Amino acid sequence: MKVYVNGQFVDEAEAKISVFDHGLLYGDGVFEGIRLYDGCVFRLDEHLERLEKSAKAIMLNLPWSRQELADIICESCRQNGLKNGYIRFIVTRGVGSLGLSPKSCTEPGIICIADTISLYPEEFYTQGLRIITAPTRRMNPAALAPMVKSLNYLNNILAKMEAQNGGCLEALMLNDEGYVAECTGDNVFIRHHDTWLTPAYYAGALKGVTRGAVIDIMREAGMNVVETNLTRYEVWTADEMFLTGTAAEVIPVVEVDGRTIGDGSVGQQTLDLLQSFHRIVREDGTQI
Ligand code: PXG
Repeated sequence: MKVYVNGQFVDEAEAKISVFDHGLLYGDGVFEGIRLYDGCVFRLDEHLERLEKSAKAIMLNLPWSRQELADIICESCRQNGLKNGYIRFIVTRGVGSLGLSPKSCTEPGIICIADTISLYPEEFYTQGLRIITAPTRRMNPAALAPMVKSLNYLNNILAKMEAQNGGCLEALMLNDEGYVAECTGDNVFIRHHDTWLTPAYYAGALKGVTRGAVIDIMREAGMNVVETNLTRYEVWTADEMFLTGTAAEVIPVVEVDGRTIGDGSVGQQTLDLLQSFHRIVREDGTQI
């Protein structure tokens, strides 16, 4: 595999960064996870816009145009002969001295890995996930805007471990007010009667690209979808539920904290949305 590191494509074994990179020392950086479907990068422009906004929020100046970033991503796929896969694109504060100040970092570091991806095992798409609420809360916006896709994922990682300790693959994360924010790497949708509800980004949800695509599909199909604050009670009593994410796509949830969602079977609307999503990923992409 060829990996792009700081201006060059190198063999995977040669893909190395400095131990003085502040991305490693402090988690000082931003990233994106992007899918390649049949030679098309899904919603590349949206991912790059989110990356630019994440960088702006942490005052990390990107010395590359959006087109230059897009070219690196597409070239990474071509170099590896990939037609389907997952792209991890990372920008770090760069190499500096020991000490928090980013002033010692003169230029950002950049890494692009184009690889394959493992989804949730197939049985969860047909039988649905069982999840629990994690004790670890989503990042408080007064500490770090949770919309920033930064290299600091520790609280989400802790929540993921809490899920695993409870025998689950995913966990629901609440914000500091106790409202539902999202899962550890996926956004949340629930249905009550004919209305779909999803937490707004100001409740601590990342503005997921998959979430946006699913909302577009719903609105085009004339479905009712509302961004609103959600309590756990509303999740427990929902008629249907699914999660969205670049890796997971659209995955059904059938149980939360021991409460069965709907009748415990995978919802038909969820299955239809997953099918519609598979249709648009082949239309809504940038050819590499
Ligand atoms: N919330 C969070 C916190 C995320 O990190 C999503 C929602 C979904 O957003 P997209 O744009 O992908 O629809 C994400 C992104 C992993 C992994 O290895 C997953 C994400 C990020 C990093 C790693 O499972 N999901």
